[in-house]
Amino acid sequence: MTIHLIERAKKFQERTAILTPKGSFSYSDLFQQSEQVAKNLLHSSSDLKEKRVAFLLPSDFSYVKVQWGIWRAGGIAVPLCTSHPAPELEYIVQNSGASVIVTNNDFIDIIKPIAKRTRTQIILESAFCTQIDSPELPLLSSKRRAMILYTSGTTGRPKGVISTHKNIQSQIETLVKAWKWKQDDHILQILPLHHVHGIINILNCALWSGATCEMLLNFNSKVVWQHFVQSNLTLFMAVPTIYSKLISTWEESPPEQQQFWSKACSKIRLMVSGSAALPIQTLKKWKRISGHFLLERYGMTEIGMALSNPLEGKRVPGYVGLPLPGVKVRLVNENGHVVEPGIPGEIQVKGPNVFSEYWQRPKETKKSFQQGWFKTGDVAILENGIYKILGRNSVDIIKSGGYKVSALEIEGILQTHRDIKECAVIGIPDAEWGESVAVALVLKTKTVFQWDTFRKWAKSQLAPYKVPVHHIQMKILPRNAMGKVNKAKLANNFQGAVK
Ligand code: MLC
Ligand code: AMP
Repeated sequence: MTIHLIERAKKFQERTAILTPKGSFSYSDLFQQSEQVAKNLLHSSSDLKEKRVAFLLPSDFSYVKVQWGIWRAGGIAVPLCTSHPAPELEYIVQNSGASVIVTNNDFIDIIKPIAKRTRTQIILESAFCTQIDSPELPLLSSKRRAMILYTSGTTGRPKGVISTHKNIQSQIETLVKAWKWKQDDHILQILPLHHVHGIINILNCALWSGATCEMLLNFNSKVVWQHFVQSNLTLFMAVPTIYSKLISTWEESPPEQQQFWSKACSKIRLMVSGSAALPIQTLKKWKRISGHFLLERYGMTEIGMALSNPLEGKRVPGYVGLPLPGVKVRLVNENGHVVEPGIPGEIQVKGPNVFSEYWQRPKETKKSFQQGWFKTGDVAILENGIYKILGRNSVDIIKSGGYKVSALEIEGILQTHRDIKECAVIGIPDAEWGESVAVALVLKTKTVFQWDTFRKWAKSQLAPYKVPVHHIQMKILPRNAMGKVNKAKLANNFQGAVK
């Protein structure tokens, strides 16, 4: 079998697939150049046979052609995040067992020592320009594992979520159908490309549809507003924090600018919010500014998207709608029984969209399923026939800016600092970020402690979005009778905390 997503590119030919500040690339360009990437990766073998290929590239055409090239060569794509410090990148390279890292000259200094320590080969993306005629590309089963995305969980370091080509295809197809993607669509991509929101919902849904994906290197509020004006966008998708930042920029601008920007939103047919709860205030403000009633949907790395408000029909603020086509959803209580409407329960999901396994973690994979249903850890309620997300069943998972972070992982790293005796990390509510990462620190005696210096050190170890922004110092951490930190109680100590 061939990869359906990629085969479809043949019919879109000279249509623009990728638009970047550096230039525009057609579907033919993407098809041919990803073939060259695949042939260079294969070298003299006939199939990468699920070899892991990590790649650290900017959000532009190079990223897309390498992702497709890895898939076409039969490899597993492991996207790395451009904002991660070396230890985070090294963990993923090591954990995935990648044999190759594809990168460019901008990232070579950070990658070189990692490649040396992990004995991984580096290939510069520019090397893929070499024209190679053979070998033939392998035929792949849809069950072939295609991608590993790293996600934080309730147990220490991030887990690799494996999706097969079939999973990816069904995650795409359900959204294309539900939101009526078509060739004439044009979307702006400003999200990080190591998570499903950017990779599936934006980039590959566009490519499946023959639409145009306009890629910017990162999010900048003013630049996005300018693109609403100057690009022919029909779709925009982002996390609530981005809408919140766009609102702030609009509010800080002079009235003529505001009018101009607001008017530009009218040509967009759909604006979507997801990856974290959309505050009703943000939804209302955005409606006033842009005229768009945001379509909120719910998803997760392991399942792609599961629930969505309708494209046409009533969208209810604070609710995430109904299961997407082909996705089964149920709510289950602590005893594992399906609950009646009106009773909260854990969201469980089944369908071809659901991932195949956590990379090399069979026990955790098994534990995360109940009779074939994936246990999301999110709690919801079915009210008036639609779903509402109520929260999560673990205090150790924090969502900040749409990024999922693990309190335990952060604690594990912070505790390695010489000044820290012990610490506890929690998420505290934040109007713009959803939640902010906060830490209670117990210092070793006689320590002269500087928060800024400590934060700088933390940034050298952890992704920027995992570094705590609030802190308090305590003599001891509040613990329960079992000796576990009482995080609910701890949250009270953060009222008026220092940023
Ligand atoms: C973080 N920061 C804060 C803060 N929280 N500052 C003040 N108050 C807070 N509460 C600061 C940090 O200190 C740090 O600053 C910086 O933000 C690091 O976070 P960042 O996220 O890298 O920030 P930024 O570059 O400003 O980008 C904001 C953003 C970004 C919203 C554009 O967070 C983003 O792209 N989020 C999307 C994530 C995403 O795609 N998730 C989808 C996952 S898939 P400094 O300057 O000190 O470094 C999924 C499934 C689904 O969830 O359903 O889609
Ligand atoms: P991730 O593991 O990074 O893919 O994040 C998935 C998590 O994001 C889910 O388990 C939810 O907790 C959260 N999430 C995604 N969409 C929504 C939404 N619309 N409302 C509330 N939480 C959401």
